[in-house]
This record gives sequence, C-alpha cells and structure tokens, in this order.
Amino acid sequence: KPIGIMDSGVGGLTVMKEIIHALPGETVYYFADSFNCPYGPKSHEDVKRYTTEAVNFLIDKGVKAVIIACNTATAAVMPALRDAVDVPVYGVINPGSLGALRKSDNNEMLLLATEGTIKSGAYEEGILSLDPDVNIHNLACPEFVTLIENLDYKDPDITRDCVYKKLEPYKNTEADTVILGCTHFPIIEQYIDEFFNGEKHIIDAGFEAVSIALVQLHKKKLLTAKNDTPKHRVFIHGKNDNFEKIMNSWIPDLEYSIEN
Ligand code: DGN
Repeated sequence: KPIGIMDSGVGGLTVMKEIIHALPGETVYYFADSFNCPYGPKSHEDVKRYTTEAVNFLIDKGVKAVIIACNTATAAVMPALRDAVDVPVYGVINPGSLGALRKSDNNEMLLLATEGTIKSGAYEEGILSLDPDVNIHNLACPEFVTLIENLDYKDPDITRDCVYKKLEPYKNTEADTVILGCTHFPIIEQYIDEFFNGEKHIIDAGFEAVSIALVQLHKKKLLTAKNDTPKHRVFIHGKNDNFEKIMNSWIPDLEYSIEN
C-alpha cells in the first residue's frame, strides 16, 4: 500500500523526495491542492476543511498512512484529525520543533513560515511545551511560496534578491537555528544558508517529519521492501501549470502518473 502525502502545492515534494531517497521501494500518492493554494493567507477554518478533504481523498485511494507535508495544514488540523481517521497521520510541526531543539545551542530560533502557521502559534506551542526557555523570532515569508510556485526560484538573481531582502532585518539575529517551517522552503534552502554565510543550523521540518514517520511505520510493520517497484501517483486538484516542471526538476528521473 502507498504512503499518502498532501500539500497545497509543490512544497510536499521536498517530503516525497526524502521518502524516495530513504525507501526507494515505497509507492507515494501525492495530493496537491493547487486549487486552494496558497494556504498561508487563508482562514484556519478553510485550511482545516481543505486538509481534511485531502486526507480523506488519499485514504479513499487506499493509502496506509498520510503525511501532512504542509505546516499551515498541520497547524490547522493536528492533532484532531489524527484521532478522527483510521490510518496513521503525521504532521510536520512537532518533528520540526524537536529538530530545532536538538540543534540549537543558545535557545534562540528564527521561524520562517507562512502567515497561517505563524498566526496559529503552533511552533511556539510545540517548542515551548518541551522547553519554556526558548526564544522564537517569527518571520512570515509568503513571498517565498510565490517565488517557488511561479518558477522564479529557477533564476538565482531573482531568488537571491527576494531572499536577501526578506531576511535583511535578521542579518545579525542572535538565533543560531533557522526553522524552515514551510515545506516549500527547502527548495530555496541554499540561498537562505548563503545569506547567513552557512553559520546557522537549518531545520527542514519536512525532513524531520519523514524521519519520525518512517520509524513509526517501521514499528507498525507497514513499510514495503526496498526492491519493490513503486508506482507513484500524483493527484492535482486544480491547475497543473508549473507542478510537473517543478516536480521533474526537484526529483529528476522519477516515474509517476499524474491525474487532474
Ligand atoms: N507548504 C505549505 C507549508 O508548509 O505551510 C504552505 C504553502 C502555502 O500554501 N502557502
């Protein structure tokens, strides 16, 4: 049975790539809610509805587990949705919080995410419940989602310009750890790292989530043998304009079928 992944758009591909890398025998069913993308500026109630529908769609397609590969969606539905469905559901915020706590030496963190994730306070909740002495600086970066979804990220000059302008006020931040609290952001991670001269720990919440989800699926004996041939399927709700282009460049040479 496949592992389901959902995101508002291409961000969850960063999570899919990690799964394929770790377990090449696993089949992934990916649901991209391009119709409602971006989730960042939408209301909590709307994102909750979109995410619940996406998760149920994947369950109807027969997945054995779902990774909500979107911080905004995780903030809106977790943990309630996990208790409401019959397959294991994993979000990205608790794993991202744990990853950041593990890396930071001075307990100062910079969270880069969507407006929705930041407004929800889900990272504060996740991190401060484990260590109340952490200081989190929040920066909403909706521009990064647009830059990626419209393919501008392929132009290094445009990307550098956008990333550097946005991060400028944090040039001398005390934070030693930067949380990529949006699954789109690993696509431009090299520019974020470059802006900080490679001096920050960078936490990819999606990567952290995959590590935890795979360990738990292994314990539940739900993983597939490495030598199985996967049959990945992508379901796009809405427009498909740039999705395939981004998918093909982010995960080259992957065989998959795509359905609108
Ligand atoms: N990739 C999503 C996240 O991790 O929050 C959000 C992108 C969006 O819909 N704005």
